[in-house]
Amino acid sequence: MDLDRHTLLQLYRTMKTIRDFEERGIPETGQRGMSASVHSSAGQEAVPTGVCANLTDDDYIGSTHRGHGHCIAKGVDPKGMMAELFGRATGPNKGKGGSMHIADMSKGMLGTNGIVAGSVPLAVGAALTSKLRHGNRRVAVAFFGDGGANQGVLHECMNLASVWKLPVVFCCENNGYAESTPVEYALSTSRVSDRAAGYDMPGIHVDGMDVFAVYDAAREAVARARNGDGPSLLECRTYRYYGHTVFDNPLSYRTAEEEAHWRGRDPLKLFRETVIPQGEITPDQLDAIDAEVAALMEEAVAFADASPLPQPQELYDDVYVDYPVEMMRRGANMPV
Ligand SMILES: Cc1ncc(C[n+]2csc(CCOP(=O)(O)OP(=O)(O)O)c2C)c(N)n1
Ligand SMILES: [Mg+2]
Repeated sequence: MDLDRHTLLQLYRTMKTIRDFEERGIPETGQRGMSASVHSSAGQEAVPTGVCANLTDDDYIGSTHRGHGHCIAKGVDPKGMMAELFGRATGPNKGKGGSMHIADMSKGMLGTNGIVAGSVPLAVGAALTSKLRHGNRRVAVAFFGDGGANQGVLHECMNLASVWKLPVVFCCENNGYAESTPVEYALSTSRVSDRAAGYDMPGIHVDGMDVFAVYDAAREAVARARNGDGPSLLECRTYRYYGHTVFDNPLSYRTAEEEAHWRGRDPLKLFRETVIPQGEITPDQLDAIDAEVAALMEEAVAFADASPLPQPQELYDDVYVDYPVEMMRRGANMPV
């Protein structure tokens, strides 16, 4: 591992921010009478953290229904995200999007997404834009789950991205289940990454609880994309700690022993166990980050609570792009 101290601390801070956002923020939505289906990514922090540490604000990501971690890792402000969860006007989508529609174009975050594998065509479209307008300098990452791996649209997109050598990374977060359906039941191969061969692209399978394994594999895939060598498929084996949504009891389809096994491989714990013995980082430094992140979450909840609701007259704002009819007649490009 050849990462400098700043990068190491940043990786830990991002994972801890995701963990606390999920564990502190999600229960708050219930207490405020929000009845929306919210999906926690606690347990899966190493995947968005390791991947997005290789990206800049100019790069793009497409996300899933379980997308808070992707947003945080791509640099979206957690205070604004909390406001979005609470349906407040100060959220990045003015409180009208909620957990499954958080987008922030200033960070290249194309949106969390309620449609399984819906991230994939968006990211491939962004990668095509990058190839046509930016000489592949901007890379797009499509996050999707093991359930998403069986959607037809993914396979169409992998084919097209390979044929056109688009700068995209297909990143499968294989957490073992699609709702209550285990991968062993629904997946035709033992590894999603095996499917890359059918599209003539590299397929990499990594331990998705190990942020360094994810970081290294993503670094290679992102460099390949930026270099104009085309797409890769990266499968990260991970685990979600909580139910599919806040309404789900996971013990109705998985065992407490299995949960304990994966919690024993907790990404934050693994990080500490890897880094501290090397002497570069002290436990105190990591404890200080824990305290900072806990304070940030209190601030985020207070900010969201103090923020106004969107006004009823704004209901139809931001639904359609403002696209002058005259430009449409001329067939001009959309303003981007
Ligand atoms: C196209 C589509 N089909 C079905 C659903 C209902 N649905 C929501 S999440 C989900 C399971 C997704 O599993 P996976 O891709 O493994 O992601 P995970 O929830 O494990 O993160 C399903 C079937 C949906 N939202 N969209
Ligand atoms: Mg899954």
